[in-house]
Amino acid sequence: MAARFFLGWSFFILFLSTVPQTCCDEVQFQAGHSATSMSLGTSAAEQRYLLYDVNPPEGFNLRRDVYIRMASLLKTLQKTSNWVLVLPPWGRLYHWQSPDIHQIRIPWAEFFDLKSLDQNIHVIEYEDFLAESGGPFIEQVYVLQGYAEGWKEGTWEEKVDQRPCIDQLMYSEDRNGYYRGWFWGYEETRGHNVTCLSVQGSASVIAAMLLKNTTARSIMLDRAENLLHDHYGGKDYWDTRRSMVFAKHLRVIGDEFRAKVLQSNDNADKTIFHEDWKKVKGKPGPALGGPYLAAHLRRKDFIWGHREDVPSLRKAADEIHKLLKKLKLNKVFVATDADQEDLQELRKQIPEMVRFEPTWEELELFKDGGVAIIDQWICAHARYFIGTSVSTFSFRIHEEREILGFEPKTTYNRFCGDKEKNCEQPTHWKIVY
Ligand SMILES: Nc1nc2c(ncn2[C@@H]2O[C@H](COP(=O)(O)OP(=O)(O)O)[C@@H](O)[C@H]2O)c(=O)[nH]1
Ligand SMILES: [Mg+2]
Repeated sequence: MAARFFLGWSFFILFLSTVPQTCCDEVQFQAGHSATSMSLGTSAAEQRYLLYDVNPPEGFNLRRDVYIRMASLLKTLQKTSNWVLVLPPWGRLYHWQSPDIHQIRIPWAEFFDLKSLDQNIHVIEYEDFLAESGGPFIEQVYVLQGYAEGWKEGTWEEKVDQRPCIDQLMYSEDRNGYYRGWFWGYEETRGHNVTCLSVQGSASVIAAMLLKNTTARSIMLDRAENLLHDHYGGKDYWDTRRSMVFAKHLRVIGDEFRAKVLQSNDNADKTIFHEDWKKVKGKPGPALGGPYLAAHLRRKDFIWGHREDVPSLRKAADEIHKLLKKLKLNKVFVATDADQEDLQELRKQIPEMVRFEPTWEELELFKDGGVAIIDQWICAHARYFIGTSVSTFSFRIHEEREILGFEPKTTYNRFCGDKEKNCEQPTHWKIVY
């Protein structure tokens, strides 16, 4: 369960090099915004932009979790003034390795339904921010980090302080005094100020700072995963999670596959879906799911470290066969990031295995992120699901099934490692409406 509060790689990778603090809070020049609007300071009605990014090695599904934290922060800010969350373009993700496909500067609309997101908090794509705010300038970049001294046991408190940067700063000053950095692959984007903030606490802990200590209209929180959830599993968490409806074109492909290959459709499966997520208030239980077992077998970096909670292919195949027999099913849909060699082995061990295998054209169209979503969508509609220990990819499937109204025992299951003694099963998180 502790893994659900996993802070990400940053937690483990500690750079000790200290870089002098780079900038100042003072706003010298309001790039991209008219002088008149700024000289008057920011009024309550004036639009302010919250941008963010996450530690580069983090994958798609932890990033989805960070979005939920940012949405809570936005709701807090919104109580005082007019804010919009600028959706960080997708790209350069470690796991998106399909060759010859352009996978940066991907707008959120390729993966999620923007209208649904916008029904929860006000969001815009980065391209809209560029058009609306007057150019590729972000007035204030805050790089979030922990406290160099860590925290003493028993003295946990929520706090935020301007501190010298602990890690090597991923921004450098150009000859005009602007800060250049990754900025989601938008080379022309520049930051005006870059400051490091040590944070300890939930997302909204930083709200007062953004409201009182700066008049910048566009503020980016880099390494936003350093902020925790305001209330994991609470109403606000679930509102945001429910609003993260997958883009329709991906759902359609997933549904076609369900119908053609797995004889699965919403009517027969008793899975409810409504384009307006606010109208869905499922209780656990009524959903039956399609006549297939679904398994998420996370490999790659999960097996490189020889983790004892991740099974060998043989053990996974045995478990799948046991489940098929027990559930009286004869089809198993497998979602996996296994390499070709492992896939071959899997096909040998599980001849009845069904997979979603995109054509090259489909892959180019949906990209690795879209294909992963289609896999998740199909897993979410199965009669029974079994996933991989502490994989956020599996966790997001749990949530999707919870929204669809499945009985918890058909969802919160995971494979056990070959020699794992205490194979604790995933925690059930109930939706709060
Ligand atoms: N298509 C597909 N991709 C997967 C699957 N499992 C893992 N991946 C890819 O590997 C990434 C795993 O990283 P992440 O989303 O952080 O999940 P986690 O590392 O399992 O917690 C996903 O985002 C996908 O790009 C799978 O079953 N199907
Ligand atoms: Mg990951």
